Amino acid sequence: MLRFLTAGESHGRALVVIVEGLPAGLTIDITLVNRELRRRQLGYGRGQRMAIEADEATVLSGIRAGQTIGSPISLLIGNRDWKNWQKTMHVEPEAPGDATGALRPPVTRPRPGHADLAGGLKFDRTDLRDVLERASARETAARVAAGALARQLLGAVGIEVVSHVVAVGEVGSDQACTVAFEDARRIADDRPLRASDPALEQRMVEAIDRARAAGDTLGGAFEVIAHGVPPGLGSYTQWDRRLDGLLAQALMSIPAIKAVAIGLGTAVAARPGSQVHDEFVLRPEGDGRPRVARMTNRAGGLEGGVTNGEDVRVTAYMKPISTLMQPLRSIDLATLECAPATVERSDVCAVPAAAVVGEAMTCLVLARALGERFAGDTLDALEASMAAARRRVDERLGRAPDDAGADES
Ligand code: EPS
Repeated sequence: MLRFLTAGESHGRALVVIVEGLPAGLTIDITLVNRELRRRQLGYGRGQRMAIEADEATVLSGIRAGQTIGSPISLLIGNRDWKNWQKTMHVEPEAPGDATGALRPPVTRPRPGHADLAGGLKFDRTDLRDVLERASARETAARVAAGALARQLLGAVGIEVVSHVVAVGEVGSDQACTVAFEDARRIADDRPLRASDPALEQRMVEAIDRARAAGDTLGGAFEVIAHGVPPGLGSYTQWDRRLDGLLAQALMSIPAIKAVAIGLGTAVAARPGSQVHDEFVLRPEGDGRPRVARMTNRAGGLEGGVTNGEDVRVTAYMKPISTLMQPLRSIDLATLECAPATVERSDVCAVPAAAVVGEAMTCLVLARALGERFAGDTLDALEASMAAARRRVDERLGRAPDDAGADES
């Protein structure tokens, strides 16, 4: 079973992640991990931290001669900014050259919307830095590194995961499932916001400029699309096996994500059934044989919590970042006096970065589900099991068995 754990504070020495359960014999290209880390740092509206960091993963274990060997993989991503924070983030009881701790003033004014207050009460920390350092979205760099490993497993079996920004603040499309996988796939990583429509993107950029000028922040929405997903991942047989629920949990766990939708999402509530469900048709294949197919994919590739062979489409909705340069009202917990919330360096908008994290989480959930359905300790075993399942699906949905075999070369 694929699983992973991350550790690390935002301004500590490094982030680390341990990934367990990838099959042995998978070729890993570490430059692809670093490419994903780079993608997470992009996007119009990021703050100065991204100019300081150039995130790169160092492999500590689990990969040998370019391949997984079945052992846990551990990766380390250093924080370049750590050198500027050693007086605050030292591990030893005393900071070097600051025995009294005068250079380490506590954070006592919680930011509305951040984990500051809730986390400070939970762990009974009076210096809220103990909370915000780990609650920071910096942690998502470790998830992206883990997701980049899962992505390489998916890639080896023909599954591709992409994303695009659907909305920033009030600017954007309110129609889910309108951007084709191929169109989302073509959006270049260096676009300012990775929206599918450049005119819309320009309006998003202007909205971010307005928010920045006002000392405010903006949220938005992004959609993740997974293509080439075989039918049968997840299960309707128990609540905790439904893949829609697992994807929702994974996406919702990204900092600042407040809602997750599958396929048409909330729009299904207002439409009649005839405008929601995806009818079956018989569509001729290249060889002229009819095959069971769908005209639409409003369900986002999931029915009964099980993948149905269509693209998996998940949209996540992000609240505005909770550090405002024009701070909201707060209370200083040290004095119980009214005071503006703490102002930490932060981003104005991080929706494109969150979309990259959303891709990573989707890759991890799909890779885990793949391992459950097509269990195998090695990539060869996984591929053989997937090929057998694909032949059976092809038989069931109308292609002649001998034609189906041609697919595998
Ligand atoms: C982030 C690193 C953080 C923030 C941001 C995301 O770095 P710093 O706090 O040093 O500026 O830029 O974190 C948040 C928005 C947040 O709410 O914590 C990153 O690596 O993505």
